[in-house]
Amino acid sequence: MKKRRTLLSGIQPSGDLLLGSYFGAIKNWAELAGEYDCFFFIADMHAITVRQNPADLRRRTLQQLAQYIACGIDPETCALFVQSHVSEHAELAWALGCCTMFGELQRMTQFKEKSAKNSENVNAGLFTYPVLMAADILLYQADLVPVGEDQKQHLELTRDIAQRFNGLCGDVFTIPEPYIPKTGARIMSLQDPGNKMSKSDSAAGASVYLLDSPDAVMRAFRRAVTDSGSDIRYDPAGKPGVSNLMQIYSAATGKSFGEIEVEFSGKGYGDFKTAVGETVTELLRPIRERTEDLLKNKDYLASIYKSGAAKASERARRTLGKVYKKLGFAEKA
Ligand code: ATP
Ligand code: LTN
Repeated sequence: MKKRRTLLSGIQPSGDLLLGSYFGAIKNWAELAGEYDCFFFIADMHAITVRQNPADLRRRTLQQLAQYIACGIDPETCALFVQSHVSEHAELAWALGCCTMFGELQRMTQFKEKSAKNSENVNAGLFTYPVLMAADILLYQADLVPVGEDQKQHLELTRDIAQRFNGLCGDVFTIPEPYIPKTGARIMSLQDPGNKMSKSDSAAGASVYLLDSPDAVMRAFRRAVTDSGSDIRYDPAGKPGVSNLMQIYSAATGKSFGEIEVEFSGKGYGDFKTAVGETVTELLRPIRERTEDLLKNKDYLASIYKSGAAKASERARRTLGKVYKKLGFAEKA
């Protein structure tokens, strides 16, 4: 029998989950999951590269786990776990850090952006973050990693590190491929369509959160910034606001940009914004309700992340053992 391929991804619990993370990542995890051995985790170790309030981090970790399940990830067939519960992530990150170049990390766009935004806390973890991400992926011998567009550069670095290690020490790692969706890979802020919708954007109405109330969702879409002119046409350079709304509508309904243009020909921005708002509201309603339900049963959620970590540890331990052997570390008694 052919071995099943491995799918892996994670999201930092650094803020409440956004519509961007749903379309860019989780929706695709759920759609691809059936064909793969799946590992999905909550990247709490990544989250502390930016200062976190401990109580909020703990609450969001559990909430994010509930949201993964509410978005359609099956905890019976997929390993769902918390990154810090599997200590091999940190251990492999150290080994991989020793075959990652300073210059490679210096070129990472996310590091440049985040260090500019947090100039008072440019810590070493923020700099070596992509090495930990490479460890997350390579520990599980992942074949495919579904992420949004902004993570593509980190995936390329992961491939370079894996190839370098395999070349220097002998084949250990599977070389992973990114999976970046055709629509929804880069949802922009509803208030500033020149910038990515982001957890760290505090502008009112810029972001839509998966747990937002129907009122909040409708308000955000009605107030979304659009462009000059009045026709609904896909033109990211000339009409970034409308094009972003079309991306969202397309990702939510599966309709092509051409179909959307026909559906709204002769209608104005107001009608279109209301239609997108209503579609997103209906998309999020069952996710919000299921999340709220799951959060009532904390013991169930704890049992999921415990068995997820056990499954993950088994695979992680095997890979780390091979790495240590190749590096020449003495065998443990
Ligand atoms: P921040 O936006 O604060 O920098 P982040 O980029 O770390 O947070 P995450 O929620 O950790 O955002 O990202 C989780 C996943 O969602 C990643 O795969 C990322 O590529 C994807 N993603 C994040 N923002 C968007 C977006 N605006 N559009 C599409 N995908 C996104
Ligand atoms: N850096 C990612 C989160 C992340 C991740 C991973 C994604 C951490 N480790 C491994 C895929 C695979 C982000 O979204 N900011």
